[in-house]
Amino acid sequence: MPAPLATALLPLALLVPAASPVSVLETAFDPATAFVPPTAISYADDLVPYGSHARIVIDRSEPGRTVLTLTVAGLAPDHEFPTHLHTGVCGADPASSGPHYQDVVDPVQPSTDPAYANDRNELRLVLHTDGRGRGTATTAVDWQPRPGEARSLVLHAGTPAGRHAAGDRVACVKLAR
Ligand SMILES: [Cu+2]
Repeated sequence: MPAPLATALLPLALLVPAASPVSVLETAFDPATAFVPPTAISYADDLVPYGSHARIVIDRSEPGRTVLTLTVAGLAPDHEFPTHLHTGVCGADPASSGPHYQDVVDPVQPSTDPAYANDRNELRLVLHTDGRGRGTATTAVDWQPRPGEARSLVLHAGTPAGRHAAGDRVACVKLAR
């Protein structure tokens, strides 16, 4: 005789943690002017075409460590996008994503001191796309962002920059926390 449904499901429910240490975000890039404020904004349709895709996996399952993986499809082919965790919220103004998130915050802002502005104290990736505009990049840091302080992942123009400056912000993905 089959067990009642509620009893059968209970052991499964107990296996699911209350807050998963792994977050997965799947999104498509839209213009900042979209009617519904987009999760992912493109400021440069030539490098990050509207409708192109990003998937961001943030794994905090190991205490004191964060592994971030960015996977894209439909971006400019054969391109290098420097990508960073920023503190601000994505907005119509590319500057709204604010400065880079730092584990130990540089008391002098904007931060240029290499003791703070480095790829151990900030979360940085270099995303290379292939000839079809696909790419994936992953990086790990020995810390976890303070809740609510790392609000965006920003793609910079990189190389070849074309009509942009290499440091220009060409896209911004809003992060959940
Ligand atoms: Cu940046």
